[in-house]
Amino acid sequence: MPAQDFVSPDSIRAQFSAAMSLMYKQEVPLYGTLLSLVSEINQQVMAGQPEVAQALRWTGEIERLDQERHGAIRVGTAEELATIARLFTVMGMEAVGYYDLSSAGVPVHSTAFRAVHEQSLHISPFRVFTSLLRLELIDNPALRELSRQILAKRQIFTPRALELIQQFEREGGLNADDANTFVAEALHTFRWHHDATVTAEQYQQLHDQHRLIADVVAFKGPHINHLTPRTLDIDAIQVGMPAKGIPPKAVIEGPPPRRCPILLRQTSFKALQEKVAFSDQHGAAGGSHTARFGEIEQRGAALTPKGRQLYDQLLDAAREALGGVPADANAERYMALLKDSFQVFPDDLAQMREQELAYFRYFPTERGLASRSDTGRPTSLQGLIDAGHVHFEALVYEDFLPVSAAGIFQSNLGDEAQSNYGSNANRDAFEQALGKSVQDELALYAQSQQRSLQACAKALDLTGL
Ligand code: OOG
Ligand code: NI
Repeated sequence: MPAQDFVSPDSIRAQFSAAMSLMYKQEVPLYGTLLSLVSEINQQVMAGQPEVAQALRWTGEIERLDQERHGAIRVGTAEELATIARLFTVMGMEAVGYYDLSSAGVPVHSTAFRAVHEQSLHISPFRVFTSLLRLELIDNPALRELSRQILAKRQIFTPRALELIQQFEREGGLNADDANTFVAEALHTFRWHHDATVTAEQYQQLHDQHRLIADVVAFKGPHINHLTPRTLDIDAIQVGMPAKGIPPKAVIEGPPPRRCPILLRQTSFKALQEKVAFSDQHGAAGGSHTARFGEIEQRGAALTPKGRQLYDQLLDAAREALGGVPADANAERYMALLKDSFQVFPDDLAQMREQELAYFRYFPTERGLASRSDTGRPTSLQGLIDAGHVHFEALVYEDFLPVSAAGIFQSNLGDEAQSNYGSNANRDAFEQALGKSVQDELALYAQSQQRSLQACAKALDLTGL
C-alpha cells in the first residue's frame, strides 16, 4: 500500500475523540448537559471579553476549543499499559510526563497520552490521563494475588483492534476503511461494562482495600471514567453548575483566578451510581459501583521550570496555611489563602515573559511584515516586540498537575478512606511497564517556543531570533 493512501494519525485521533464523546454522551447523559453549559459560557466570554477571543485567534486555539477534551482510564497490568501505548500511537499520541499519585494515597502512577507537536495539537488536542494500578502497594498478600489472577485473565482489546495495531506497525499506517474499523474497535476498550468479573464478595474485599482497586480489577475493561471539556471561565462554570442540577466538588484545583491564566484549573462532580451484575448474580444487576464522574477545566500558560517552581511553592504555602485538605468546610478560606499566596506571581504576560516564568509563541505582525526591507528596523526580539513587529501569546499548557489530579481522584473516590502509601514514585518501573520512556513535557514546550521563533524570523527575513 503506498504511503499516500494512509490516513494521518492526527485525523484518526480527531475521529476517535469525536466517537468517544458521542459514546460518553450516551453512557453519561450529564456529560451532554455539561457540554452545553461549557459552550454557553465560552460564547459569553468571547463576546464579553474580545481580548480573550483575539488571543485565541492568534494561537489558533479558537479552532480547537469546541473539540478540546481529555479522558482518563486506569489499567491493571504492565501488558495492558504497553498495548494501550501502541493503540494510542496509531492515533499519534505519545506518553508525556510521569505522575506519582501514591504520595496522595492513590495506588497508581500515571502518564498523559497526547500529541506533541503544535500542528498536531491544533488538529486534535485530545489526551488521555492513563494510570497503572500498583498491586505492589496492596498490603494484603492474598488480595494482591487474587487481583493479579483476575487481571491476568482479562483481555481489554478486541482481536480486530490488536490486528490493526500490528498492521499499522508493520505497514506504517492505515487506509481510510481500516482507520474507521480501528476507531470502532478501539472504542470497545473504553466502554462501560455492567457485568463484573468478580463475585459480590470479591468486589467487597477489593473495595474495602481501596475503591480504586475495585474499579480497576472488578471489570472487563478500563472504562473511560470522565471526559473533560475546556472552558474559558471555570469560576462561572463552578457557580453555574448547581442550577443545572450538577453539584461541583468543594474547590477548584490549581491556581487561583487570574487575568492571565496559568497551567490548569479543574473542578469535577461526583460519579454516577452504576448498576452492576456480579459474576455470582447471573446477569441480574444486583450491585452498584461508582465509576464515572464529570470534570471541567480551564487551561492557561505552560510554565518554565522557574515558573513551575514558583507555582509549586505558592500552592504548598497556601495548603500549609490551611493546615488540611481543602473541603466543603474550609473552601472559602482556602480560596482566600490561595489568592493571597499567588499575589507574588505576576499576572501580566509581558512580566511573565521578562521573568522567564512561562513559554510563549511569537507571531509576525502586519507592521513587522511590511517593514521587512526597512534598513534600521530592530532585529532583536525585544526590539521587534517594542516596535510592534512581533506579537507574543502564552503557549498553552497541555499536561496535568499531580496535586490537582490527586484532588480529583480523592473527591470522586470519596474522602472517607484516606490511604497512606508514603511517597513511592517509581518512574523506572512505570517506564519498564510502558516499554519506553515518557517524554519530558518541558522539553516539548521549549521546542514549540523555539519553532515559533524560527518561523517568525523566517517570515521577517531575519537570520535568527
Ligand atoms: C484520573 C484523575 C486525574 C486529571 O484531570 O487530573 C485527572 C482518574 O481519576 O483516573 O483526570
Ligand atoms: Ni481529568
